[in-house]
Amino acid sequence: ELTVLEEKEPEKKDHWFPRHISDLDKCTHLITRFEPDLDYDHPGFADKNYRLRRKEIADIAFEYKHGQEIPRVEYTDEENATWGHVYSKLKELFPTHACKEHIQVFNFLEEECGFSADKIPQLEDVSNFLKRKTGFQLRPVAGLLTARDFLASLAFRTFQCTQYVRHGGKPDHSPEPDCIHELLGHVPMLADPKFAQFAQELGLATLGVSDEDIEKFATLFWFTVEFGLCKEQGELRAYGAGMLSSYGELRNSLSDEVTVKPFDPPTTAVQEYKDDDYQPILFVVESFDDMMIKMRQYVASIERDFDVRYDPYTQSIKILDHN
Ligand code: TIH
Ligand code: FE2
Repeated sequence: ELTVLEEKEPEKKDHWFPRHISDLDKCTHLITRFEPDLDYDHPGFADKNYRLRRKEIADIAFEYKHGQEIPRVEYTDEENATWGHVYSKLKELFPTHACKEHIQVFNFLEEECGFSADKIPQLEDVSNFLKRKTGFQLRPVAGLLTARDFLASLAFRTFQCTQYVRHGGKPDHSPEPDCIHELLGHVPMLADPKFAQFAQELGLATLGVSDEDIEKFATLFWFTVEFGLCKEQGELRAYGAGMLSSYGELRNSLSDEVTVKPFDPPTTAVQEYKDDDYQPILFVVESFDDMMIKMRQYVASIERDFDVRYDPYTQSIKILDHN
């Protein structure tokens, strides 16, 4: 089926959004939250060396431009040890706690991409792995981005990925993303075709929408990509990256500490959440197909006076008139 739709330009009142993958160089607005320099609760607050190291690694992201290779970081023994600790503990939980998609890709990552408890994988290598699996790629980011910038990058099958490591003093749960979270939580899921499609469609849905709608999409992202539960043969499993990268959170998420509600975008989108401790409320999807159907219905209900398509040949967004 071929529908010819007319291309149009977004109107002035619409929020700017990236039209070509290289425009992601402009989607780098950070928010200051959980920073070791500013937050006295942060495990790295009193550790000057840790803060210096964070700056060093952040500079890679500040200088990065689309199309470049992601510079390699020579991780210290201490950083590799933090990774190894988390890796080994989580690996014990995955068979009983992670969804089957995660378990399968995790095996590929060990076989094809050099994942092991010994050392932190390099983002450039992982990005190339992802490109082969689903066309997703990584680009380095210095810290937490605004929801608008972060979600927009997903429209281009690009994942903005931190490269620094959490403080070794508190390895089993980090209040902010770090490369352990990205590599053990997000990467395996983004290498699954259905999940990759879901993430990209969520990204596309956010382009140019109002601040209120961005907030809702960010919340939906939180309760799916970050903290989603799914069902497998009637049992709960974790597919959210926030669980899959945190030993404490993963155990907690399948315990009776949590209230589990059915995923329902209109209500999930306005559920309040906390981002500094274990999640007290989680949402469960019946399957990834079920999640996709419900999300598409929700997206169709959000007002936007144009439609978007991603053109993978030119890596750009086509704007289509609604009528
Ligand atoms: N809490 C997660 C971890 O310890 O790996 C990291 C984050 C997930 C979502 C926000 S921060
Ligand atoms: Fe995340």
